[in-house]
Amino acid sequence: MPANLTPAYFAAEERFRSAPTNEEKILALEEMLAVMPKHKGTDGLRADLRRKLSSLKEAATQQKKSGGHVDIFHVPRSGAGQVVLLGMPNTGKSSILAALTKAKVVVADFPFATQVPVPGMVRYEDIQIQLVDMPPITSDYSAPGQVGTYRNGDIIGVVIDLSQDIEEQCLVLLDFLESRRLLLDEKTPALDSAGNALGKKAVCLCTRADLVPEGTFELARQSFDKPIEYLKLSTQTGAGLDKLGELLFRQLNIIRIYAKPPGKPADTKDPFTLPAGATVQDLAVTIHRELAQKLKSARIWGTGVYDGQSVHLTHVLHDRDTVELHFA
Ligand SMILES: Nc1nc2c(ncn2[C@@H]2O[C@H](COP(=O)(O)OP(=O)(O)OP(=O)(O)O)[C@@H](O)[C@H]2O)c(=O)[nH]1
Ligand SMILES: [Mg+2]
Repeated sequence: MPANLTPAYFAAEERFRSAPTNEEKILALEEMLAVMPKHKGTDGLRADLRRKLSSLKEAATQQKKSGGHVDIFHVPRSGAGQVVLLGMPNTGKSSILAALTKAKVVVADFPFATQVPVPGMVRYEDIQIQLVDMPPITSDYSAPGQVGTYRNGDIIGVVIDLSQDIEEQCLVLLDFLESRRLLLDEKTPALDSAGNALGKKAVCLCTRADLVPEGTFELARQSFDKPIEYLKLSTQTGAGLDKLGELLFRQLNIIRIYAKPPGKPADTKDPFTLPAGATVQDLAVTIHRELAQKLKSARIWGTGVYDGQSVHLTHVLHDRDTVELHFA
């Protein structure tokens, strides 16, 4: 019986073949299994793929257990969200970190100055957002494992140098993003059919605005042609840099909540951050998973409530609410 495999299957198979890491191979295999038509003609192939998948997963678990292998492209998340930069060589990625964070990055007027990811923290009002400097990519090179860093983050910060060939940068960057299914869009969901991370939000940071005529930024927007936010900046003059924190905060779609122990003042310095739409119950789980089961009631100061109002545990929180949790 013919297998009648679909274009979606062949696309996933192609990704499997070209995947540089086991993590990417696992994702591609899961996709192949998910999109494969289910009938007698595919039984053999399905069993074969399942065997491959389980041996890859086993290898990944062993690698983790042995602890011998340190993946430099795995950047542990920190702060309110993780934004990973993507760009061609010498386009100003490290300069953005140098300008906004205390991270020790190499800024240099030659390509491939950055060879490994370097995280730094950007302050926005009372929270910190993690920005990750990355090695560059070119039309025919990206470091093995680099895709994993983007897949693990919350947002991809696409960097385009306005003073270089914009069309070429857009071609290379979009090809990288689309061939790896990294960009969240109508065709690429945030999670694949097996529940693994797939598409990511992106923002576009356009550097060297100090060197180009008016209108170049607009050209970059048109050339990249994705419905995302674009920011024009210069790490030399500082123009635009002050807008980055707010832009990232908005794109992360998070809220800040100040916890107030009963009978004591609220902690107004170090808010908890939660996804927009989070409830009182979600806050309790974030603070303490086990204690959350004993949550009895809550009082709120903030949006849409009167000061100190008692609310239900399903009450949806707003940015900058202060919450007092009462446990049994
Ligand atoms: N005029 C101007 N120069 C900039 C700007 N941003 C970066 N530069 C310069 O561009 C050069 C490259 O900057 P880097 O930040 O090292 O570039 P990169 O993208 O990290 O480079 P790789 O590590 O090779 O990927 C440096 O000489 C910077 O001083 C900018 O906005 N305006
Ligand atoms: Mg660099």
